Amino acid sequence: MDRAIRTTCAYCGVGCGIAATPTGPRSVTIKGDEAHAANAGRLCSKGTHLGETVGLAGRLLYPMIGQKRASWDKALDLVARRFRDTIDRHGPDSVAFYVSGQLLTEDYYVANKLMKGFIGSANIDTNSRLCMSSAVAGHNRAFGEDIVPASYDDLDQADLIVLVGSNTAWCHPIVYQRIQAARAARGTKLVVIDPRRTETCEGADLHLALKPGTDVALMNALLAWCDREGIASSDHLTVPEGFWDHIRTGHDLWTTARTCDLPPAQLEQFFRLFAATPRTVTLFSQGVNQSIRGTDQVNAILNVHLATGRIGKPGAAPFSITGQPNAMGGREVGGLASTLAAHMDFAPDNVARVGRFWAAPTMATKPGLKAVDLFRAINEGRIKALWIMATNPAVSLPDAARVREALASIPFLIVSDIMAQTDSSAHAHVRLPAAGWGEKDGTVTNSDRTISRQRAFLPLPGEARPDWWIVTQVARRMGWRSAFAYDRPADIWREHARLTAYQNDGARLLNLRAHATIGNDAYDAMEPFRWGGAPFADGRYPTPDGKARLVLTKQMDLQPPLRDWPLTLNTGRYRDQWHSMTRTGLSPKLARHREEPLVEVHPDDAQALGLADGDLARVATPQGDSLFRAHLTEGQRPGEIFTPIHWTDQVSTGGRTGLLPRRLVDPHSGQPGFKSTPASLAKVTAEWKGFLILRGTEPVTLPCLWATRVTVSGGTLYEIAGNGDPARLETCLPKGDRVEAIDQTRGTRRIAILRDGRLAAVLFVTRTGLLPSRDWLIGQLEAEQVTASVLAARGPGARPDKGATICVCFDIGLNQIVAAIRDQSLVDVPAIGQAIGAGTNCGSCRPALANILAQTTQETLHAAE
Ligand SMILES: Nc1nc2c(c(=O)[nH]1)N[C@H]1C(S)=C(S)[C@@H](COP(=O)(O)OP(=O)(O)OC[C@H]3O[C@@H](n4cnc5c(=O)[nH]c(N)nc54)[C@H](O)[C@@H]3O)O[C@H]1N2
Ligand SMILES: Nc1nc2c(c(=O)[nH]1)N[C@H]1C(S)=C(S)[C@@H](COP(=O)(O)OP(=O)(O)OC[C@H]3O[C@@H](n4cnc5c(=O)[nH]c(N)nc54)[C@H](O)[C@@H]3O)O[C@H]1N2
Ligand code: SF4
Ligand SMILES: [Mo]
Repeated sequence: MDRAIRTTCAYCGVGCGIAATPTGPRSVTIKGDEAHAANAGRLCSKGTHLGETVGLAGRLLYPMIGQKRASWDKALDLVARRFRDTIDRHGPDSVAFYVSGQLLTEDYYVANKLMKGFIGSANIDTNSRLCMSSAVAGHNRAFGEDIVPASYDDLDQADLIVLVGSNTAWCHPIVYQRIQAARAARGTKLVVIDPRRTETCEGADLHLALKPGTDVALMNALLAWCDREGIASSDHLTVPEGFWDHIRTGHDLWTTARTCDLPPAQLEQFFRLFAATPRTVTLFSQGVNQSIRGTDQVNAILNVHLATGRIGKPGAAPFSITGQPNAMGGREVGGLASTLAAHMDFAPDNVARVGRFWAAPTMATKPGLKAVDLFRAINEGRIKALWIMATNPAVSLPDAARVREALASIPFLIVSDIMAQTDSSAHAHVRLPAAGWGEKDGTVTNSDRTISRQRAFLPLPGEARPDWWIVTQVARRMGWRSAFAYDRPADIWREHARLTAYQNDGARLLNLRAHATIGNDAYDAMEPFRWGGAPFADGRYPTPDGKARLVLTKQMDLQPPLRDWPLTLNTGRYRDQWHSMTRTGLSPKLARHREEPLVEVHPDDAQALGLADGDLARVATPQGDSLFRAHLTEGQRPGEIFTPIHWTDQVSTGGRTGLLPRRLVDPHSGQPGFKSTPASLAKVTAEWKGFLILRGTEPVTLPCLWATRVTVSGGTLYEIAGNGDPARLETCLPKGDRVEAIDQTRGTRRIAILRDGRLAAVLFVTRTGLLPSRDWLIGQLEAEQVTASVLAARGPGARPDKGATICVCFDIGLNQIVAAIRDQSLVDVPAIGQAIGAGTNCGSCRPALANILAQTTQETLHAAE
């Protein structure tokens, strides 16, 4: 581990420590950092395979003005000049930044300072608006400050963990492993509240598959139950008028069971368990936040914890878990349009204080536009220059077609990204090459307020530069040289720390005073630390009277299904992909878990639509439509469908989830209701289906109905389907020696292109026949010599189709796992690991293994009956 550089994972808010050992100019060995409290050496599948994502494929390496390479000087001058002109002509509110929880704290700090102190507008919002702004608003309402009152240690000490709207097994896998460890060590009970049966539910003590959008009713009824049991009280709390009357009316078991569409006995079981278990952590994420009543849903959870005194004590806390690696750092610097800086809002005192500290010429005095409103303002022509940093709104904002129109119409668009082509940068006037993970230096704050260093271990490629540098250069060119005279991230960190401490008499818990004078070497050597200690342990809250507040929350009325849009669309994540796939998409291993975007649908709904597993299906909403591959599963409630958020124009003709949700937002937080959109589903016929494997990673556009691309070892795999003559696909094949086999009866065509004896491409298309396993053919990309026999699609001794990849670390497929369970009579997950290795490295697939084990055992029993 000598040469290893300690850094923090690029992905989720768990914030795992990583020991990265460079092994070449663009290669690195990744291990978990055993000394980091967040993960103690463990990493999930995404973290484990970070090494596969540090190549230069697809990177933006030079500043670009339009389609032309430009010098940094020229690009920065242009950006500064256009911002200056736009502000002079239309005022400061005519420009905006749209930033990201994937920026480092230092990047975030300078972007926020430039907009709110110098440009003089608060039009800087972030993708965190889409992510946890309801939690921020909920915390502010209840605690008086945006404080996450939990730490991961609480999970180790809890007797009951309630996961609400969180697919922890896939989205925060190391936290999930920690929960499993607590269950094994001390018998901690686990309850999952999620309309879908996700892998997180595997082995849970209870899964409440509630009707979407009914969390307020559930939490209020839980509080009513605790009240009747005599374990709820208003002591030391500010209670709004009528609060208890409201809780005590209409929140009985039966009414609630009807509202939430749950068996009353199940609800009762949960309420009893909760009431009997003081050490409870309620961990929540997007199923709660991403709702048009997200803030109320957050406060309904906080109410229960406050009134039952389950906060500020070991093993007892509400825990809003964050998504992105630095969502929390963004909140700390104040990078949301609705906050000012360092946990201060726009109260006149705060504006004056921050203005003094920054020596700011033109302070913003009121909140700016929140993400959805910001893009609406662009549509309406009110924002004339936008700078996007480290986010891909053309994919991730709701009603993405309108967002794309906004990006196409805005007079001046700048995109700072690590990738050359994204759906958002397609219309950029200027593209700026940012330094990526492993190249940039700074700090991030994870879900439990632990601040860790991200450190560079690779040289900057091409002319890429860190985001803080880019912003600072533009600020200097706009005339604010001395206010942005930073030479290194440590300079910015010290200033941020000083601001958190500036005239902070204890009213703000965020106070990094100890770091205000930290030296450069100490910054470089900084160990992970958690700020804020154990908040609220003394029962005091950062409100004027020191008391926390209960908030009266009412269950909203849910609309009955609409005639044309009878289904409810829920959206979210896959285990091995990160957002718009710009990085995880580079990893051949991660690609194999889910190669195509699926629409998950209950078999009853599928039957009514004549839809079979594997068919193509169109999901439509009033906002737009897109194709998906249908997957039938009992894990969906009837009437509800689920699609993933990851697929983009860069990799697929379908799977465009962003086009589907509405622009409706929560009134307090501005967070969109991504989890519930009225939708319809219809089967789409494809006369033929097939796949194309190409050597290399250069993307091609395939003229067909369905084409989705994933990176595989040595090349690219396209899954394809379409109507009409598939022969037109052949124009996309590379030049070389062509071998071909045709089976007229099944309408099957197999073509291989060989170059210097090596495989350059294979195209398999069939109308009625079966397609062979792709694995063996992909393996042939690596062979020194192949012959026409490659068209048989299996070599001597080739293994049978291993099925969808479950364990990405050891490349083990579903069929192999089922066979091992059957043949060797395996009875638990560790036994599967011993027999074939699956699940013994990162452990991300263990919930899936448990699921396969349960199903296989059941099928075997049925077969024996
Ligand atoms: N693999 C992977 N991990 C990630 C990410 C990724 O892209 N890929 N992204 C990261 C980011 S930024 C985030 S924000 C987190 C998100 O992490 P999660 O919040 O865990 O992920 P989601 O899949 O968005 O949604 C969680 C669950 O909410 C459920 N849900 C939907 N509607 C309701 C409802 O009305 N009530 C309740 N109780 N539940 C509901 C959904 O069925 C879904 O299973 O993941 C982070 N980790
Ligand atoms: N329907 C639906 N939509 C959703 C969600 C949902 O559950 N359902 N979830 C929402 C949530 S919680 C989130 S967090 C968002 C995420 O959505 P986005 O933020 O749009 O997704 P990413 O793909 O992470 O975009 C990050 C971009 O930054 C680039 N990048 C990576 N590193 C750097 C860097 O160091 N500097 C710069 N300048 N660029 C970099 C990447 O290449 C990529 O283009 O999606 C939201 N949208
Ligand atoms: S849980 Fe996985 S993705 Fe999240 S920080 Fe840890 S290794 Fe990275
Ligand atoms: Mo997120």
